[in-house]
Amino acid sequence: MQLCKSTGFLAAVPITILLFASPGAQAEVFEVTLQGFWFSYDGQQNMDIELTISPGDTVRWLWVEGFHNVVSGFPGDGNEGELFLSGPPIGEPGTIFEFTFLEPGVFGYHCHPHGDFGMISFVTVIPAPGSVGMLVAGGLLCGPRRRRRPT
Ligand SMILES: [Cu+2]
Repeated sequence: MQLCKSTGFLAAVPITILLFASPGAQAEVFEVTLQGFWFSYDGQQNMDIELTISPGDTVRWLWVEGFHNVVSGFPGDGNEGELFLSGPPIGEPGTIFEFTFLEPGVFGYHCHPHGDFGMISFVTVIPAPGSVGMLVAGGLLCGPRRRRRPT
């Protein structure tokens, strides 16, 4: 709605709400396992993992074996653990840590004890189709009002 704020074009409001509530934005859970020096997902490991999700989806980290934790950020970024942190490293198989990603972006994470051994990965969050539709609809609705008319 920020796009339309200056125009006062109220018709955009119900359309935005409608598209936010559109189907297809069903949240999913993606499970990444922790074992050895590896995050694993779908047969891929660490930085080779291609995990692309939508805002609202959840990543679940499952401890299979070893002494690990899950820390947001790439090692040395200076923002480690700011977005999420599973806590101190633990070695209990079956432990689960979950985080729901709400914003688009590329989010690195690592295991503190094993980051130096390459136990580093990332999640890519791209806007759901409904969100894109909202932006397009908002642009179409707001566009004519923003254009400068010849005098
Ligand atoms: Cu680890």
